Amino acid sequence: MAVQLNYLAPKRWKPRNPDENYLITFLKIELDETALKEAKKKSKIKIFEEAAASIAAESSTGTWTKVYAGKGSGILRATKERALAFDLDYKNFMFKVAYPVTLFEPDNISGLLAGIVGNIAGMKMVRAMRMFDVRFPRKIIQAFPGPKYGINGIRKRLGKPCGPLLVTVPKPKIGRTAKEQANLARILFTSGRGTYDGIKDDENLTSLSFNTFDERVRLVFKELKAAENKTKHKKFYLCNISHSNLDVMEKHAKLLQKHDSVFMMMDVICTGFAAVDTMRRKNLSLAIHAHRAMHGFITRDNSPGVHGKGRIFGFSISMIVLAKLFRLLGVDSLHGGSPLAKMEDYGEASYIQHVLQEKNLKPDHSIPSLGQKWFHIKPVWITASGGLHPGDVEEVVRVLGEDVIIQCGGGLLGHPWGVEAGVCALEQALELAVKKIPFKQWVKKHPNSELAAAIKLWGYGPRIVY
Ligand code: CAP
Ligand code: MG
Repeated sequence: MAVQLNYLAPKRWKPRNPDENYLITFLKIELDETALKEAKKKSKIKIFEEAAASIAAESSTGTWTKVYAGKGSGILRATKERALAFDLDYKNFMFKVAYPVTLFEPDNISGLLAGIVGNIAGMKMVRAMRMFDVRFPRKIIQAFPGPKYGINGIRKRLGKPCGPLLVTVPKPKIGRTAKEQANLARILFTSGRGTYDGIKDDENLTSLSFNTFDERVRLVFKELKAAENKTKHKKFYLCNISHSNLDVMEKHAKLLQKHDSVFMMMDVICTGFAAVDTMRRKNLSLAIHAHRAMHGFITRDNSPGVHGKGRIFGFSISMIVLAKLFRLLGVDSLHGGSPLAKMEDYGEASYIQHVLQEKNLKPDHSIPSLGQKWFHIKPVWITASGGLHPGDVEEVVRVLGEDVIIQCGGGLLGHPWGVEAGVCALEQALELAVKKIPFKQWVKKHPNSELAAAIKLWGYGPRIVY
């Protein structure tokens, strides 16, 4: 065990000029009972120190035992470049790890992750672990182009200088033909005051026998262009190009480019970091809308200690880390969780909005976090989605601000008076939210409005209605 302790920083040690010299991670662990029993005489403090040091070792230059250290062993550089565990919180078993930036190939996120979160979750001496945050140094940030459009670039392309964007995923998720989806797009885009912004493919709608990618693109864009001419409002289609074959994804993207699409949608966890980096570096005239299907198997941990205080029982990486990775990799909008959504966000959605949109992000005092200087990396739209309906819009805009894409699938298509009324209810909700007109008062004065009908059915806040 002793070999690892040189990966433990001296007490009160702090990395010098971290944004130039180090990548920092922030972790919490639970020690394994067996390791505790075996180390009878050793104090828990000692074992915690060894565990923190071992994690720094395993994720940088070390291994579990002494190895050949003679000529040609690389041991000198390995010692010089080793990561150091520091800032140990002995009460909550939390600590940070500082990795010299020279340990990394700056423009290679897959290599970086294989290091900092590669093997550590497999270590027997820990029974649970959560990575709360990562802070990237300038050298790594500057190795990536970041979002091509970001918030302002999308606003310019849509001619929408302010206000949230509204988009809908057809529900049922799968079932419509390409023609039927295009019909729905027409209704969404032209109902009410014709201001509805977008339609989005669901995560499992790719190119299916009854709804192929090419036909869907052709028919939806035909309706989209017609609606733009009719309503004089720019529209967008978050069309799902996700495929495990990058060449197919590129072919899909090029077809969207031919239709002058504003966006392409990628499921960034299912396709992976390399896919996002590769598609961004192709520099297509398409913004990346990042959906995050499967993230729950990485980010969820319902332990009491999910924000530091209390025990944890799982192995997880927070959505804060994923949000930073995808902003860096260059997505233009990201599903980041939402207040009042059907999905668990541990109240992190509002901080994730800051992670995506601040230039110099400060740590949040209620969530273990490190902050981040973003240099040239543009701010990114947050997408609020998941069980949202018109009655939620007031709170979503209050918490997440106006640079938010609000997605309502069931929350529009389930309106008691039908799809057109669903569009009107959301147009009304958005106008009130932006003007900060309290919904309850307005609904009292407009009991026969589409918004009132939606609120009568769903109220305010998350609901599961069948
Ligand atoms: C929402 C949704 C989205 C989730 C994604 C769904 O539909 O289409 O994929 O919101 O979750 O399939 O559930 P509804 P997150 O609007 O009908 O709920 O944004 O948390 O990544
Ligand atoms: Mg979905």
